[in-house]
Amino acid sequence: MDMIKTAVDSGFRNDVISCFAGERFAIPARWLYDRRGSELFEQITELPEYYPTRTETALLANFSGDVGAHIGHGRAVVEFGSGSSTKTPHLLRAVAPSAYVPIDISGEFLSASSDDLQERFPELPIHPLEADFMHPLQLPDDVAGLPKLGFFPGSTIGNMVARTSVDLLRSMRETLGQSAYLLIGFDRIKDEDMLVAAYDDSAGVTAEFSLNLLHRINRELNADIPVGDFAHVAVWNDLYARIEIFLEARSDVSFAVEGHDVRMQAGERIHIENSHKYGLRDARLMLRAAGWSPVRDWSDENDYFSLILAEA
Ligand code: AVI
Repeated sequence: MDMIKTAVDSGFRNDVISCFAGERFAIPARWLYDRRGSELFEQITELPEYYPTRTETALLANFSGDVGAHIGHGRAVVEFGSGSSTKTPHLLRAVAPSAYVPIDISGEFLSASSDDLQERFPELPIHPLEADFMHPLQLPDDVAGLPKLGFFPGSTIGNMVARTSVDLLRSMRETLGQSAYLLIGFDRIKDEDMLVAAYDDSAGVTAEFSLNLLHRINRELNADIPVGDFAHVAVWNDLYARIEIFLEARSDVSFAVEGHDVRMQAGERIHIENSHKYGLRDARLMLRAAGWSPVRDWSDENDYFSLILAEA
């Protein structure tokens, strides 16, 4: 199994410098996922308060057969942001793909999870692709002639603002080609307390995940941020239907990042993540805005989470 690597944008430094040089402190959420961040995110998915992963996995266990019945067998499954690919086996068993292309920005993680999956599906041709899937991609030649099923689980779409989501869905359509399908997970709007608890768990794992971003800046850039003076804060923004995550300075702090002096006052916040939640109709509308036609959807009995199948 050969991994194809494309040039991964190394804009971490630029994004961090512009965060501290600008008027608003904000860093794109994609930088949360270095090796440690990816490990911590895996731990988050197992927390009692973090319902999305287990709810979506149960949906896939229960309804992948319906997906297979609708789209038939033999497509190439292309998974966007495959991470550890824990939910994928249900789908692969049900749609009997002729190839599997997991795409992830973190090559290290991708190769470990591809090896794992290859052991479980020894006959399946796997073509891992290390790439940033935010732009249209050229898929490996081996899958060029095959009809595709795009798979975008985890409600990762929720981490983007609406305009970026539509752009991404449109570029996925371009990457996947004509007659493709897309199976995508959306986290639903629900009780605020439940949402906030999912992003501020009692064991403090999500806080550690957020604070790792500051450790990463200290590790990879020349910085001396006093991480212990920051706290993880998760709030529900009803107007935007999203959880917003911040790192808040608990006292006046000063530090340097790559020679730039930064001062933050107690209470000032760095905005590091959004996690949008959707009504089913909102989600369908967003898919249609990007040129996809929703054809089926499945939700759990509490309407915590939905999977939508859409056609190009
Ligand atoms: C990856 N993504 C869908 C997660 C979410 O639920 O928005 C990221 C996350 N951040 C904190 N907890 C989970």
